[in-house]
Amino acid sequence: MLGKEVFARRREKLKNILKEGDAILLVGHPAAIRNNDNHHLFRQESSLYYFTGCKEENTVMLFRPGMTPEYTLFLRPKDAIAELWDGYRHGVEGAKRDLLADEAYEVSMLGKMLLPLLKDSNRLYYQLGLDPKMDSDVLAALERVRAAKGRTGLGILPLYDATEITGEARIIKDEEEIDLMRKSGQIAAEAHKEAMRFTEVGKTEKQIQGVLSFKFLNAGADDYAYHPIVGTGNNATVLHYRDNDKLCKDGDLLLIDAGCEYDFYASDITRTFPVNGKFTAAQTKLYQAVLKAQLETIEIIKPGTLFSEVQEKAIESLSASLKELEILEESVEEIISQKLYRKYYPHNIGHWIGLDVHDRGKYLIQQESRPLEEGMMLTIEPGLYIPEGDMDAPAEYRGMGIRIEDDILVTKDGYENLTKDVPKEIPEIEALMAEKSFLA
Ligand SMILES: [Mn+2]
Repeated sequence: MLGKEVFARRREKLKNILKEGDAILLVGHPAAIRNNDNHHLFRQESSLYYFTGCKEENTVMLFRPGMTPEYTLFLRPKDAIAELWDGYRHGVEGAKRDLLADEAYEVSMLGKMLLPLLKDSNRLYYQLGLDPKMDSDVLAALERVRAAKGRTGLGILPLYDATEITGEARIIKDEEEIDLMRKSGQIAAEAHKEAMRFTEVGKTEKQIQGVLSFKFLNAGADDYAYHPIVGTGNNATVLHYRDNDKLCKDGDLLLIDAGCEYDFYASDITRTFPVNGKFTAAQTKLYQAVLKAQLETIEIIKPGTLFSEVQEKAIESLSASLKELEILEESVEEIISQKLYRKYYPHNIGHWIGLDVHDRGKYLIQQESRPLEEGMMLTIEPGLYIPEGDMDAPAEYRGMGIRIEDDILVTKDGYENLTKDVPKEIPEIEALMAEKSFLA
């Protein structure tokens, strides 16, 4: 768990990003309710957590750089009965003491307090759509701010999308985040290794998912970072396959895309390996093509490399392999220029990762691809997917979906692979699969 000084340092970042007269208002998701009154695990919205450290639902943060108060929190009041049912609340006093708020109010005061707190601001950053109830409260407050200006002819406070600000603050990871991301990556890596040991003909995808769950929670993770994909055979060619309810059959490949959330930080790993522990000749050829693309792409990661160059590297490598394996017959130049590779490689090379598995942050700056910087984190996940019904592809590859994914930190002069502990070279995978799982 991070100390309150870490969150204070992150709020300092806002002062560099925001201009004088700006205000940023951050709200969370409403608590999840299903089956009428059955609360699901509440997980704070990532940006609100990033700047406050507050894990409670119904929290709102207002930050006005240079103003007094600069940092205001709105949150639930202390309530002995409610706390008996649902647990501790910071309350107004706790917000100042534990979360270092300059000022705090009960969240029911939000509508009333936004008027005095926003009337001298020039513009407001806010993310619409997270919580419709909050949206209407905020918009009503803005209308009152406009009305309070009387016959000045001034309009409603201009509203800007807060995600641009929060994304830019979050895209360069601080030391504490890098440590948590390493830990998240290690836990997920150990889980993938156990899944490899455990997998054999006759196991179900769901049983393998169970191994991942056990390894995540047993190692101290809080949850999945996203619903895991455990897909055998043709299921692996469905990019967002989520049923995980089929039997693992002899001769099939298994694709696992799974990561955990450790103290709010996500990992995201994909590995593909044969159910029976031995790659066939055809599986080897397709697998090596994806592995080659992944290794070549990771190799160019360093400060200054453009995100688009990372993307192009993967496209070049996979396109050359599609030609070489005679999956596509056009020239490599045509495969690239006509985007023919998209039939078998339909997604992008990766995404930012951090508090969210698909983390905030721009990929383009003024329409230009952005250079990587020290402290950024991204996934590298090339793949090739040949559906069983694709009669254009050579028969030996049909029904195979292969993706290999690692989480990469951009360092001062290169990169660090946070999830390298899971093997991806064929001999290492086969050796690990020959070991027996303690869960088998
Ligand atoms: Mn991913």
